[in-house]
Amino acid sequence: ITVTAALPYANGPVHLGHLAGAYLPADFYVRWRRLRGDDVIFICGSDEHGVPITIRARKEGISPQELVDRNHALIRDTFDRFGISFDHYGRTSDPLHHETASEMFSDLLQKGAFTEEVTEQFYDEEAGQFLADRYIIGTCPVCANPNAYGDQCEKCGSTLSPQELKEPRSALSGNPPVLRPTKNWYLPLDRLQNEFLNQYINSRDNWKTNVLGQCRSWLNEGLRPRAMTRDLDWGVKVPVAGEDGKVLYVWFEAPIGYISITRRLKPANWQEYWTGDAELIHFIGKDNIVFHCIIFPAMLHLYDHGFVVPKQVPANEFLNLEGEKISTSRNCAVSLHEYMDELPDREDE
Ligand code: B3M
Ligand code: ZN
Repeated sequence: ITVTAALPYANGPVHLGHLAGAYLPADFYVRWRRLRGDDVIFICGSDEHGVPITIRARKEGISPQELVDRNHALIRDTFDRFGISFDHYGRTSDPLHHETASEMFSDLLQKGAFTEEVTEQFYDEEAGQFLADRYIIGTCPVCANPNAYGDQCEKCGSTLSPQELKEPRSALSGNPPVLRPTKNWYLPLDRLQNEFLNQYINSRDNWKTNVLGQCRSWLNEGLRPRAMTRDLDWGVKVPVAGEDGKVLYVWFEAPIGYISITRRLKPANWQEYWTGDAELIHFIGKDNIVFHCIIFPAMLHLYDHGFVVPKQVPANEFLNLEGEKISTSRNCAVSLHEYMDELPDREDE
């Protein structure tokens, strides 16, 4: 039995909401299965790639690697102080993870599992790189906030696409970006919906209603192909010759972290925990449902190496603090290491 708890994103510390939503329930469950004598492994680790980490590192004037090294150590030690009983706490900057994720991507590519699409993306000519949505700043078409991001306006909350911004400029150089064509690989979720996902989700009759509700609403809207690669230089490199400056989409490779961390824990027989009659159980927060219930199962299905798909995905709603949504950026959160620091007597018991 493989039990996973969502890989914490290494751009900051973990807080009370994370603990209540994913880590404590998973820990209870694993301890119960151990007491029953089941052969269970409890897998977790830091999720260390993606655009927000590059943005945070830039702001602090350090490299992304320095940022994740610091946060990985902090998060790992915090879980340790709380007594969360992971069998292994790994990380996605581990070379073994890069190898595992590249292998899976290459295998899928070879099978023809992806479609290729050329799209126009904003490019910063001075910085010499494509710009993730978060790196494009401009005037919000809804509320006229001059500092809206290419994916969202934080003032009015509108979800945006970079092309909608008025007078867009690059967060790197401040110059107006130009559109340039770029090729990326897409997971054809539209096709997979008919081939596999409708049936997979509709047969999960013992999943929680909040989880099934979200899955059904995604399926009812109709899935669309989703890019599995990005023009970015921080992450797992796309394993295709001549495709420099592209990495695997963080939500493609992070769930593969569950596999690579199992390989670290059980180098000799890790496959036993992922194939045959293995049970795969993911504890997560509600914002991660689509990735664990739709995208990751679709990847495992296409991969077709006898891997099991998730059997149960207990996802929880968010914990509120004094009636408000917990938010690290708005400084409305209790981080776990600070909680522990202020209650030293609890730690000794
Ligand atoms: N890193 C959790 C989050 O920050 C995300 C989980 C990955 S699990 C493969 O939303
Ligand atoms: Zn706005």
